[in-house]
Amino acid sequence: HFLQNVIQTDVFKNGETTVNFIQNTPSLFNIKLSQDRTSKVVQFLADVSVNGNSDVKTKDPKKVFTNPKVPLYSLSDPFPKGTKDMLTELGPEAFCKWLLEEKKIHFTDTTMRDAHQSLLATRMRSYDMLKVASSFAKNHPNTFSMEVWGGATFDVCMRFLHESPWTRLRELRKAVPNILFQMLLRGSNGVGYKAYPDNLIEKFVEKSWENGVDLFRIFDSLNWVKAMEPSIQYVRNLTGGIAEGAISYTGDILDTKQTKYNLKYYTQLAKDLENAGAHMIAIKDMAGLLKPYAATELVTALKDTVNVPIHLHTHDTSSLQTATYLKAIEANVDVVDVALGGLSGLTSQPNFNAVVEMLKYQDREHPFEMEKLNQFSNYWEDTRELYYPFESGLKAGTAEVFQHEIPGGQYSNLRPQATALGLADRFTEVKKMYAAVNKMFGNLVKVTPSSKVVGDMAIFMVTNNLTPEDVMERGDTISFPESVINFFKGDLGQPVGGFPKKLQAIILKNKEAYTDRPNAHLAPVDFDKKYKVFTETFQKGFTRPLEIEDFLSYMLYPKVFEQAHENYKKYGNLALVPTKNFFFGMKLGEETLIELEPGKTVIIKLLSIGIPNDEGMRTVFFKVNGENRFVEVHDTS
Ligand code: 3PY
Ligand code: ZN
Repeated sequence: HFLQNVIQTDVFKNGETTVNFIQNTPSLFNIKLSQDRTSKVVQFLADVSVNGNSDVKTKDPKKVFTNPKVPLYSLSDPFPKGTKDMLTELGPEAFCKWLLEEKKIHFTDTTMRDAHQSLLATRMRSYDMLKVASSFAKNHPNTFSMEVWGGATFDVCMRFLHESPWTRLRELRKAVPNILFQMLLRGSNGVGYKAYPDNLIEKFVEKSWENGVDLFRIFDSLNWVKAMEPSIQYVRNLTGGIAEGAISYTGDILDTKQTKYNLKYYTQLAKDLENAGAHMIAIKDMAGLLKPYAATELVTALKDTVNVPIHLHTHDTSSLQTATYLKAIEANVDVVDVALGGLSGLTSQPNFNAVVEMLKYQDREHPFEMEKLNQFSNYWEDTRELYYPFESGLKAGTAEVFQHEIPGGQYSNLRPQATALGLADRFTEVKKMYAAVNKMFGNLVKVTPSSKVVGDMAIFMVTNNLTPEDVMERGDTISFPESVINFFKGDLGQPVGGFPKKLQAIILKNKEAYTDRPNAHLAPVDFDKKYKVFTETFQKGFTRPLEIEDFLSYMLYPKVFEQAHENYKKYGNLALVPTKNFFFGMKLGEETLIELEPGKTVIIKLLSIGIPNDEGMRTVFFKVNGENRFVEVHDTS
């Protein structure tokens, strides 16, 4: 815009520019679009300073934040070669062959996806990721992959953070061109809580790859290979990326009384996934149930069964899982998932920094520059403070997880969910009921979305003071939660060993169940027709052109997209607002810097907030790039 303004001046056209041209021509800075953007962001800051952010339920006015320090890196040095470059050079098959031949252990850093999903209710903003991403890429290019997308982040990004998940992915990709990007895909459930039409998942996979995802970890919430197979094929056929099939681990293979999910079951599942085309196999231990000696057995057996690399994922809810990694590494697992110290442990992944230290001077050591790696941990530790309203409250590891089997990502959500329903004092009961519901439902694999069904039923039963016996005896008079009914209908697919028939009849009443893939009941999306209607509906008054990716967001989460879209029209791109101001607004006299685009920064200072007039309106005064501005805000308190 600035250059356009320059070109349009008579001085420039006549070739009469002098050294004082810019100083003498203030109109060059009349940039309409950015004025609009500035007004919108100022309006947001005024609104949030007066009324708060509705997502922040508890606020500590005394809280002081430190400034997280980004570890130093050279802006001008090129990005060192990493796994992304290798995948481009080799293609997925040869890349996996290389990985199998590696002696040293490799690491996936989950900090930007599962770690904050499991500790901070998925609220980490792109702002804090982008600040540090290039530094990480230049300092630690030997990282195997960074999990940055998918799972719950897609929904939360739009719903609570008012960001586009696609923009997040693209910006991160620009910041990290050298390391593999990994996403978590819920097979036929995409990044949602139900099955979607196959051609929607197909397009989603294709666009995810085009926007930056390299490694797709594909799982199904019931370990149903039929539900993972199409996604594996889409990755193989439409992308140059890696299809990783996941076996979701439940129970305890060392317990000989547990016959359902035993070693044979898991090795067969891995073989089926390899046959379905998986380039790699993940052991997805979503609740952190894989104990150290079980890891020895499982990894050894999988290594003997399949010819592809094994990638281990766990959650440290019990605080035991670093020992599991040690045993798995001894058994020749290829890659383990870890999170940078400041966002590790408890319901998150084991501590990256500590696991690297654990292997120092050992056969499978993978050297990292520890001082730098610790600086990244400190960056996240300081950044985490900004997210204090979203902490789960869990203070220590808990061996209870081996009884209730609640996944790490769900655990940090279940307590606030229970609290919101007035069950804060009965959380112990909720956890016990979760285990009881699992038993009633026939011992399920519990991971999104099947874990949500079990959680919904547990909360429903505690709220209504129901026991499993009550459900069996007088279930015909009970209206069960919708998610539970849909589950028993077959909407999430078929569980291992089938549904318990008696309970299924009680829950479904006269509704019919089906046994084929839920997607078979869904009409394919007519992309041409629907995309046209979509752009006609949403483009008007929207400053950036809508894209097919926006359409995909809409198809996956229509209501959430509509809300985020309205928000964007009102406030512009809120991903640019510093996290402190996004969640807590501004204090009187505070100054903040917002970079609207590279090199274009606005400096905004909050001067005063007036008292409400008769209509409840307050006038909020700012200094914006040195000029006085005011906006009106309706005080909703
Ligand atoms: C998700 O599906 O979001 C998960 O993290 C499951 O473990
Ligand atoms: Zn996980």
